[in-house]
Amino acid sequence: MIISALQKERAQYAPKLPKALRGAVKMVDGKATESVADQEEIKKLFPNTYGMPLITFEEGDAKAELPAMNVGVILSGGQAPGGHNVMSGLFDGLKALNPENKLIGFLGGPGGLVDGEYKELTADIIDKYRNTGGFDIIGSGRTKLEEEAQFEEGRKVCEKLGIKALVIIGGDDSNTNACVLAEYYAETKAGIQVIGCPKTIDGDLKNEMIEASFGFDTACKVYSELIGNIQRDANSAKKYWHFIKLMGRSASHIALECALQTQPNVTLVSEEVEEKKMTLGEIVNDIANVIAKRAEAGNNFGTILIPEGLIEFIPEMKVLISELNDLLAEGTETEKAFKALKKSERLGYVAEKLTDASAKVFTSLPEGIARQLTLDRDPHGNVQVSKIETEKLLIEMVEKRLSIMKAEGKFVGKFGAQNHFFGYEGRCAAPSNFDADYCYSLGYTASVLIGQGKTGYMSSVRNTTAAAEEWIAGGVPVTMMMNMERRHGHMKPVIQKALVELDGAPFKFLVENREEWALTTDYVYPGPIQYFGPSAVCDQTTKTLQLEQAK
Ligand code: FBP
Repeated sequence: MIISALQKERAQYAPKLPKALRGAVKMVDGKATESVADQEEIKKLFPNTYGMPLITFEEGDAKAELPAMNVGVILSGGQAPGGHNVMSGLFDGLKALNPENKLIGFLGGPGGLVDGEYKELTADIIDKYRNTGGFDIIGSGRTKLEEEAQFEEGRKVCEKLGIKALVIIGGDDSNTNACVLAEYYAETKAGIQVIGCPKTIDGDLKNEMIEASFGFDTACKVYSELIGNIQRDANSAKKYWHFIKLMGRSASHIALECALQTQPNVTLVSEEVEEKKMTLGEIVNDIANVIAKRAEAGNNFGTILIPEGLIEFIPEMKVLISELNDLLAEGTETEKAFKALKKSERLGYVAEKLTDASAKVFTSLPEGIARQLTLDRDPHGNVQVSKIETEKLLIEMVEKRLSIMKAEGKFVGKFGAQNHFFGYEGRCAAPSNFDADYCYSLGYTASVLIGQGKTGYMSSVRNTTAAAEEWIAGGVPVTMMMNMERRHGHMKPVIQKALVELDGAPFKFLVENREEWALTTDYVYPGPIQYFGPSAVCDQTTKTLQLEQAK
C-alpha cells in the first residue's frame, strides 16, 4: 500500500499525554454528582449509575496488577478527526494495564455489536492508523442502541467474546444511549462496563467537565483554511460574494469558531436568530445592507458564513417545517394526495393546506427550496434540513432584495455570488496536534477507567489550553450531564446539547468586532494545519477554547 510522505512521517508522531497518565495512576474520587436538571426523574431512571463521584487521575506510585480482559470498542455517528487516536490511546492504555488485554472493534457502528460483526485490533492494525484521520479502521454507523432486545444481543456477543467492557465513541445521543446501556448492564449484573468518549465535529457535546468534543479543532482548522483561501481570492478578484455554509447539524459552534479564525464580513449564528426571533426577511435585509455599504466603498466582494442548522432556528421556518412534517407524514391522506399530483401542481396543493402564516412563508421561497422542503424527508418523516441549500436560498433572496434597493437608489454596486458547503472536507482530516493528543489522552483515560472497574462514565480531559502534560484526566458520570427532553412525543433522559451561549466569551467577541469586520477587509488567513514546526503554530487550540478559558 502506498502512503503519502506526510502520512509516513506523521505515523512517527508520539501523542502527548497528561503527566498523570504517563506512569502508575492514582484515582481520586471527587464530590458526588447531580444531573444538570430534573434530578428526581433521572435518579429514578438510573438507580445504579446516578450520583457517582467525579474522578480525577493523579500520578501514583504503584502499578496495579490486573487480570487480562477483553474490551470492545464502537465508533458511532459522523466521522470526526482523531477517532483512530482514541483507539490507539485505548489500545496502549489497555496493554499498559496488562499486555494480555485484547481490544475488539465492532464493525460499522453500534449495529456491529448487535450483529456480532467484529475484528480484533492487533498492534499491527493499530500502528497503521496512528495519527490518521477517518473512522475506516472499523467503520462507523448511525444505528441507535436503545432497545432492550439490542442490549441483550450485545450481551450475548460480549459473553461469547469474553468482553468485560465496551467503549462507545460518539456524540450526545450515542453517549446518552451508552449510559442507558451501562445502567441496564449494571441492573442485570451482566458484568460489562460501559465507558463513553466525546466525539463530534459539531462541538455541541461540551459542558463544565467536557471542554470540547474531539474533531472540532481539526475540522474548524480545515474549514478556516478554506475560508481564508476564499477570502484571499475574493480580495484579489474583488468580484464575488461568497456564501459559505458550514456543517453543524444544530449548533453554530463551527461557524462561530471559523469566524473567529478568519474574520469574514458576515457571520450568522442560529442561536442569535432564534433568540431575537429574526425572520428570513430580516436576515436577508441585514446581509443586503452590508453588501450595499461595502459597495459604497467600492468593495463588491465579501464572505458570509452560514451555519448548517440555520433554517430550523428561524421561527417562521420552524413552524412551516413542523406543519410540513405533519402534512406530508408517510401514509397520511394528504401525503397520498400530494404524491398523486403532477409535479407542477404539488406546491400549490401544499400551500393551500398550510396555515395562512406558513403559506405566506412557503410561497415567498424560491421554487427549488420549496420543493426541497416538500420532497427531502428522512425515514422518521422529518425534512432533512442538512440537504436544504440555505446558502443558495440566501443568495437568491439577497439578489432580489438588492435589485429593489438598486431601483430605490440604495445600492450602487454589482452583485455576483458563489456558494459553498464545507462539511465532509473536514471530518476525516489528519488530526491536528491538539486532536491527536486530546484523542489519544481520551482513549488512554478510558482504559484507566476500565481498569478501575468504572461504568457509566465519560472519559474527560480538561485544562486543555495548557500544555498537554498539565491536562487533567478523569471521568464524569454521564448522568451528570443529563436532563429530561421531549423526543418523538415522549419525555426522555438525554445529555443536554450545548448550543452557542449568547453570553459566552466567543460569541461576545464576535459581537464586539462584527461591525468592523463587515465593512473593513480585515481577513485573517490561517493557512493549512501544520504538523511540524514551531509549537506556536502547531499546537494552537481553538479560539473558542482560548476565549472560554481566558483567565
Ligand atoms: P455527529 O453528531 O454524529 O458527529 O455528526 C455530525 C455531522 O457531521 C453534522 O455536522 C452533519 O449535519 C451530519 O453529521 C451529517 O450526517 P451524515 O454523515 O449522515 O451525512
